[in-house]
Amino acid sequence: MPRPLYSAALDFGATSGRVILGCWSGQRLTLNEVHRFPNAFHTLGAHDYWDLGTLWQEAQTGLRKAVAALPRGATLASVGVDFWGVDYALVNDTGRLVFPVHAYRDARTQAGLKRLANTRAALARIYEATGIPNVFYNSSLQLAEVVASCPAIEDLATRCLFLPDYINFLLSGRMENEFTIASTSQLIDVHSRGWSRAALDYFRIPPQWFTPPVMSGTKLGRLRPELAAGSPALARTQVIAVPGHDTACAYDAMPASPDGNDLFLSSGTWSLVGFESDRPVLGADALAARISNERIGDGRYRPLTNVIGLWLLEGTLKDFASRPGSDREWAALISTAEKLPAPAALLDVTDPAFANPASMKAAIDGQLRKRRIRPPANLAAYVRLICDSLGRGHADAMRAFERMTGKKFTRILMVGGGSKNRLLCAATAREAGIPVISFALEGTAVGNLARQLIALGAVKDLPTFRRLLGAHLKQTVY
Ligand code: LFR
Repeated sequence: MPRPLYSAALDFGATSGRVILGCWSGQRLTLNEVHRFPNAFHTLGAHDYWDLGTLWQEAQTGLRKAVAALPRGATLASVGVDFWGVDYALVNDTGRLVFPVHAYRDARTQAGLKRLANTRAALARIYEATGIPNVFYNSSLQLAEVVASCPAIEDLATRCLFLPDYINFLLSGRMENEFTIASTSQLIDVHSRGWSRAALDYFRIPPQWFTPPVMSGTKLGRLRPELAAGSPALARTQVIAVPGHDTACAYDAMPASPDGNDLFLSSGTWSLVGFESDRPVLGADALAARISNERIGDGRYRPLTNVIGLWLLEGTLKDFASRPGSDREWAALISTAEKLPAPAALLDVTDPAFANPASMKAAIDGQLRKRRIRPPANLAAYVRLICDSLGRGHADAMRAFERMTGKKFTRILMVGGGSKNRLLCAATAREAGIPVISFALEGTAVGNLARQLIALGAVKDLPTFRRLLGAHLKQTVY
């Protein structure tokens, strides 16, 4: 039996993050969550910002805890970073931040969003060039807004690093743009692996801010000496550019059947419903269905639709003092919601009013009142309404893919926080009319670790990893 190999996944989500120590035995991956932390953006004046200093502190704390959890004498072979999509840091040649890091829910992109939406020809041209629809959070719109409102930025910034790229730089000293995270920006050419000149020109974004993207699995070098200081376990740790986009990692972790008939659902703050493909899904229908042709670490495609997800539930809970505080209270709430009669009408989950409302409950009530439907009576009834409505949203996305590709999906594979939510899994299966297989798995961290193991030569390739992973996974079928 080979010696166990240890790697750490730094997995940053928009509402929480975690550091997971993975141990690979040669056949089997075991996970040890050594650190978990909350995350949120902060509103200052009219804008929303991430607290990057705190995230970096949490990353370092997590690394220290990972080292503390290693068996005596063992070393950490590698570390990989994944993040939510689209957000970035503007830096100068030395890596110094030259602009505050905005959060993607900041309303600053609204004017650009409307302008592009109202220019049909440009809208179609940008979609055909990048495969990414016009969505409020796109890095393209965010960067266009900075360049237009703060022209001096063109002199100050020399590089645009997406957030995983920036943390990779802090860890390794090397500045690179990783391909999967770059593909969420709406600035990558959908037919190649490079930047789209058409998109950079349209949004007036300086092309010199980017370098040709590196593919997932690229070794960026050793952990900076000052981070490894004093710890022999970190002296030879490699920083590996895993898929920097959390959704790309989550999709990598899907124990998919090789027949290609599985639909993937990574369920967290967002619900990412999609599949893997050798070709992008383009054209007017795909644009109308808001299909995002994001990329896999090996260059292929992940056509997916972004459904609002558990953000709806997370927001609604904030409006109830009676929200659950423990796993036991959560289970009780879900049980109560399960026993309620099915809601008479479901929410339209595509409503832009849900993007970043001051009160989610008020936004839900507002939509229902407009449709002359009485809002739910209590928290359990909101939970039921939200889960059933998301189930419908997932099924709608599936049907749009089937219509456009002629595919027929036979199973839905579900990972992420929402895969532990029985109500959501059951509603998705009911609405889609095919089985949901829930893996109750930290998909993003597992995909992150998988790409490290492949880069280290410990696992041959992704199909091999998926096969070995699937053999040991606990699954629940709905
Ligand atoms: C999920 C995710 C989605 C992306 C959204 C915004 O965490 O990465 O894939 O569309 O966050 O970045």
